[in-house]
Amino acid sequence: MASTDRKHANGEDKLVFSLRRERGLASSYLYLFQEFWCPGIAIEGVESFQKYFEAKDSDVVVASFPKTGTTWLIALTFAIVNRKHFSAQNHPLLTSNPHTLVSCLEFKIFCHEIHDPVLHLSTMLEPRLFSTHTPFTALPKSLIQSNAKIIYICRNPFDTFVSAWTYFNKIRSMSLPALELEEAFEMYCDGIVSFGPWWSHMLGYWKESMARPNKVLFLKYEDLKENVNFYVKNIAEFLGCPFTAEEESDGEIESIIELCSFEKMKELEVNISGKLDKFIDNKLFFRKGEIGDWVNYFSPSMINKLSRIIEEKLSGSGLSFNMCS
Ligand code: PAP
Repeated sequence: MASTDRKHANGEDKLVFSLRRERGLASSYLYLFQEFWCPGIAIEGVESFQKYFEAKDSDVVVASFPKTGTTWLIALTFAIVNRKHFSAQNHPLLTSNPHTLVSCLEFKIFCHEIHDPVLHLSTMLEPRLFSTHTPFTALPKSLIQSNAKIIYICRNPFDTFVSAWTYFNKIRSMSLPALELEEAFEMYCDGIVSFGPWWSHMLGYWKESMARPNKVLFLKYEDLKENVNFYVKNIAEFLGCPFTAEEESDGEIESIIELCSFEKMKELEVNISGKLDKFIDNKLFFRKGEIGDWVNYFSPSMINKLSRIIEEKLSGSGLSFNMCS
């Protein structure tokens, strides 16, 4: 607690005196914390995650920049890992939002306002599944040094921006005025968005996936959309639980894909009327689920500006995106 010299107030109003702050997309302010823009409400959670998380070699962490396909990937990973325990007819994903089944490390497990992380972690069945938006460079050493697996998903920055702007304006409507598209776009282009800059976030995991392909599996939303069957097998192999020939011929892969599909999940009662932690409407996690919706929002000058930033930030990395379906 002492490390950031902060005063603890409530949630979004938490003051972090020693850190530079800027207006946020989702919250009043974002704080420049350990070289990334962190929502005030998550700072304590990130610090506790770094300090207290003891990774097990069997752990699986789904990492992502916000609004890049987290919900889909945690649903798929949960269904793949637990496929021996549940049938398609009686599956927890039919009655629970994926974020309830796979908790976020900094926002939930290590958020002391919600519950006691130590108690929660000690009662979890293995393999333990978690999600995180924390940048790779800020992950706890225990996670980096263990044999725990990390699956990262990213998405083309055009669609990520539109998804974030629409989502965060819904969250803001509970307590803050909406942000105009142009204003939000400037913040996004400056990298001042939760857990941003987005280019550093994706490059951190990208580089680690190159250096340690058995540790970090790097996925793209667009690739999953194009060939989810291939990536469901890919994830299972990466996690050391490949599908058997019998499972394949029984249609196990297709049934997981169907269970986790946007169309199926969006229509579930829990995702129509349920809330995450009594706070966020589950339906906000399911908007359009498409590649290329950005064309309905971007002006020519926005296209030019974001294209230039992508070119400048990602050039030489080997990372590129499919922007349209
Ligand atoms: P989070 O960071 O708040 O968890 P995240 O799940 O990463 O959000 O991103 C939400 C996006 O994934 C939404 O995209 P959109 O705004 O462009 O529509 C959401 O619709 C999409 N999404 C959610 N579930 C699925 C799914 N099962 N298949 C495909 N896309 C999905």
